[in-house]
Amino acid sequence: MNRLTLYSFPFLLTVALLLVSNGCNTTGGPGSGGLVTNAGAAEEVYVAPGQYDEFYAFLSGGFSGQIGVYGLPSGRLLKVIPVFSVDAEKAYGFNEETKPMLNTSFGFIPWDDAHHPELSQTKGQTDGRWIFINGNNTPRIARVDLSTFETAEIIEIPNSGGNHSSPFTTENTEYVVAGTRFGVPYPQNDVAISSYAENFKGMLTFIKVNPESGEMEIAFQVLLPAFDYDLAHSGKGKSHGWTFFTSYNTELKNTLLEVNASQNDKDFIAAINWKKAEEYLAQGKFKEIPARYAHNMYSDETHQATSTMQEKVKVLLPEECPGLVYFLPTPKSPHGVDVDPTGEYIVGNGKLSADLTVHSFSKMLAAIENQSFETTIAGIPVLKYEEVVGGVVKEPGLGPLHTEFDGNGNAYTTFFISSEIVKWKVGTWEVLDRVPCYYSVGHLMIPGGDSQHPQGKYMLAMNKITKDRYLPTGPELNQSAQLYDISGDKMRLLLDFPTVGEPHYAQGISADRVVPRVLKFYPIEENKHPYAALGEKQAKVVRQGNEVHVYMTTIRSHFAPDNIEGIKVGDKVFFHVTNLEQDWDVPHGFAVMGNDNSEILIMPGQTETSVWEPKRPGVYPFYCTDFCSALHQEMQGYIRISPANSTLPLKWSLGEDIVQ
Ligand SMILES: [Cu+2]
Repeated sequence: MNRLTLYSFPFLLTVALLLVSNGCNTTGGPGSGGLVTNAGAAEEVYVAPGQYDEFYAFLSGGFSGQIGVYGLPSGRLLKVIPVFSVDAEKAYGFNEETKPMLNTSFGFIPWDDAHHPELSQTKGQTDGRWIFINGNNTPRIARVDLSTFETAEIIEIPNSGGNHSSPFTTENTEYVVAGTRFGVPYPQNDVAISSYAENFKGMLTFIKVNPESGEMEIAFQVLLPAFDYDLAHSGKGKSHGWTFFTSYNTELKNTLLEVNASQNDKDFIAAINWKKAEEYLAQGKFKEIPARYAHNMYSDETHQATSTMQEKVKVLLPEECPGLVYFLPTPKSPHGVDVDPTGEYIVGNGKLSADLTVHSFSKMLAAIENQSFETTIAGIPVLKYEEVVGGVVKEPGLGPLHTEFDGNGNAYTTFFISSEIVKWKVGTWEVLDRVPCYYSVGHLMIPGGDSQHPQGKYMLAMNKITKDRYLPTGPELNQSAQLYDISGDKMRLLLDFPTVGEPHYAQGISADRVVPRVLKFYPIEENKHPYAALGEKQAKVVRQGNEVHVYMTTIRSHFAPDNIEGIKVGDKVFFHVTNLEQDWDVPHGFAVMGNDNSEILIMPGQTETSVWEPKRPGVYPFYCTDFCSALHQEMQGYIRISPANSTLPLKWSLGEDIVQ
């Protein structure tokens, strides 16, 4: 049996604090560490004006709820995609069309904490079609369409709390998964928190993805003990058909987890055989239970989102489904679980362990075959540790979190406490190289680095602490990313750049897999928005009781209509603005004074709606918010608001005066 040297938690904490306080220059000068000594580095990240970057990088926004899209190697910010949080820049969650995207079983939720972007894959390779990302707080999975770079779908995850081990994909995007970090009462219920061990459960969710449309549907959930399921990755190649989830808090504690959940020498990786699950589903061996969750879809035809409430979900119980779940003992509170490109090795990054434990898929299958079980927990066999370990990387660093692969047989693991990335050889387990990170690296990303076919040229470290890396910006500094060249034997730091929100995981993909699919504008003849005006002649204002619908068009450089009278205090005004432009990158904006709402920003060929409830009589200007032409400043209009008892008729015009 392998003997593991385990540092005690207080020791690790002390080391961590020492490193954080000593590692950075806290006196206010520029950081001294990590200076680029390679004079060629600047040239390697320089992308000349007008040239494209080689890779897209999608970094989660963390508590911003969004995705930041960057070019690599330049580190240039290309776009922020609104996903789980309202975004005034793009009117996401402010216009009527996208409000349903943020609907949940709790109602409209304007924010979430987005952690792990995951690109769709075909045959184990990133295919540039969609990127999925999890909302941690109110459990949700979103799908972003990479032809529009807009959020196309969000599905809520029931029976879950802290949707952290999500949304990792299988090699043909058959499924994306969602695992609960928090145990929650099952069913959700008013019970004593101290009844955790008895009443709380952990649920892992498999979401089927339609191979053509990308549409998501919860296929099944697996009911497990209330461990904290932290991260996941699916098998590939030989291990295709399995998904692995790390867990901590196998102690089943509900208070002071920093101590109480660090007691067991080993926690578990839960290995789920989802092909077996499909057999059990086909045999009807599931329980259908009531579960309320929202499913929200955006249509590029109607330019509108719809929200549907789902009412039930299929649950598989491991004790009734032998062969569905096995536990692999893994030291010690493992965080990331990462599968190498061959699918043979499953790296459990035990964050309080001195060594890095790597399980062997073949040995796991043999152990299952031989029934080499230590025990069973809730009907789930626990495999014998020594029967499933494929190798151990000895004392590579402190606080391992995540591992990615370069496709050349090398693995790269981040160490939070010792603030470094360590390169090691898969199979021989020898450490090959190490580089410091500034400071305290969390996730790392190699384009395709969690797929069967990594594009191992660059590696991005996403660091949790910035301190002295950039000009100070008050108590908070944006999180720092660092780009390394990994094409040679030694890793070389090339670039630091600040990010948006708090990046956790990221995904990268070569631009040539995305660019050919990118939409430049929405064809106006395909616009099926019920309130679209598909030409200026269709512009009109219609009163329905106290609702007034303005069918407005916009084209360089005017609105139609641009003078409106006969609207009263107490009316609810819907500005349905259609952008008639049919050219790339010519959005128009619309904003009216005193509206308790954001602007709207309408893409060419699209219709968006802003709702305004005017509060006081007067004449209020509106204007285009996006500088669109030399006469952009002329792109303005007026709306006259009369008292509630006014009898002024509704009239509108463009190019001539309204005569009342
Ligand atoms: Cu404009």
